[in-house]
Amino acid sequence: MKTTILATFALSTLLFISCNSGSSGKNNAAPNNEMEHMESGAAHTEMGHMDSDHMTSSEAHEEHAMLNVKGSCEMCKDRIEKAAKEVEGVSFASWEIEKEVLHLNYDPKKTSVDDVAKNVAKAGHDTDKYKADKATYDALPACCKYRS
Ligand SMILES: [Cu+2]
Repeated sequence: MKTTILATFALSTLLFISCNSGSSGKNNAAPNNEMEHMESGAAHTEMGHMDSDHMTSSEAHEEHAMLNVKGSCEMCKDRIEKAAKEVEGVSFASWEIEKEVLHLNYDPKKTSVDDVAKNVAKAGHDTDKYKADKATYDALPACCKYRS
């Protein structure tokens, strides 16, 4: 009987000591001043990282994407950007004439790069996945003909 009590006491003492010396499970519940004592600098920065990651994803709600879009002049640029911005969920569209790349900011909950590419193709400009149909392409002004 006595030994059992002793053993229990010894066990709980051990547990107590290990808790105080910073076993990871107790970190969250530990008061602030105790946390500073422990070698929890790492735990602190880790928590900071988690916080900032969380903030970025909940703040932005937006994704950036680049899409290859064929075109040849400033009129194409206007047409492409207009077609991209027509898509609901697109907040930013800018086409680079030299690289023939469309930069997009969009809300992934509302739309996708695929949707944007479809609409851009519908306006007469080829993308990697969707091509403008011939009638639409033929109707483009002469300066906009990008197919050789
Ligand atoms: Cu053009």
